[in-house]
Amino acid sequence: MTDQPTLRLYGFWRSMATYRVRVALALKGLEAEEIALDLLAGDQFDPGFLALNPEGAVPALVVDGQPALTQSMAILEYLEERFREPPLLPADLRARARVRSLSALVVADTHPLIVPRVRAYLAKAGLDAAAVNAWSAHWIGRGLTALETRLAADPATGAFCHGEMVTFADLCLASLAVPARTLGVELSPYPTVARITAACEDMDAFAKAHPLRQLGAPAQAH
Ligand SMILES: N[C@@H](CCC(=O)N[C@@H](CS)C(=O)NCC(=O)O)C(=O)O
Repeated sequence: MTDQPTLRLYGFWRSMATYRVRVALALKGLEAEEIALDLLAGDQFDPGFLALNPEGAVPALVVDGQPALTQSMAILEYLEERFREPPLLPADLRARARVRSLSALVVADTHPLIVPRVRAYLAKAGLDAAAVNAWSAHWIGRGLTALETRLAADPATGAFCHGEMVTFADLCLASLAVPARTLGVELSPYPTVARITAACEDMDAFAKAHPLRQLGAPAQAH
């Protein structure tokens, strides 16, 4: 039986980091109340939210009224250790390192380059909207290329990033497909990434957690 704590998730409909956490909560059968911030309107700089997360970024997860947990990967690790079923990390030590490495490729090396604060800084430095989008598309393309090369070449890849189980790496990979689509970066040149993204999006937990299904998302899928 799941010991369901009181969970409040501060997020933004389009946020890829919030999407990762929403999927993990859904897979583990946990209900969370989501508090929607509008990052484009600057809600992350509201003093009330900064008191919760001085970094001014979502997601932030408040568990049973305790100080907020922040950083999507730290939140995933917390959920994984507290709620073991279903596991989102493989049992084997090397396999866990592989899954965490694939995850970091997205979360640590790609995502930070395309967040609103970086895009806003580039705009302030004089880049027009097209140049800012080209910047984001470039880094997304680099991330997708590295993921594709690694996944396609490795026999450990299966229906999902690691064999037949959904792991942190799939949550991260699927989250990268969101800005890729928004910016018109095709997934077809990355067939393994496209195949795994489709397998994830076929699952209820991903479908319900998807940015385009959240409050504030545009009515038309894009
Ligand atoms: N590494 C962090 C990234 C957090 C982050 O930057 N989130 C974005 C939304 S996906 C955000 O809140 N950005 C606010 C901003 O850039 O001003 C994580 O994985 O949680």
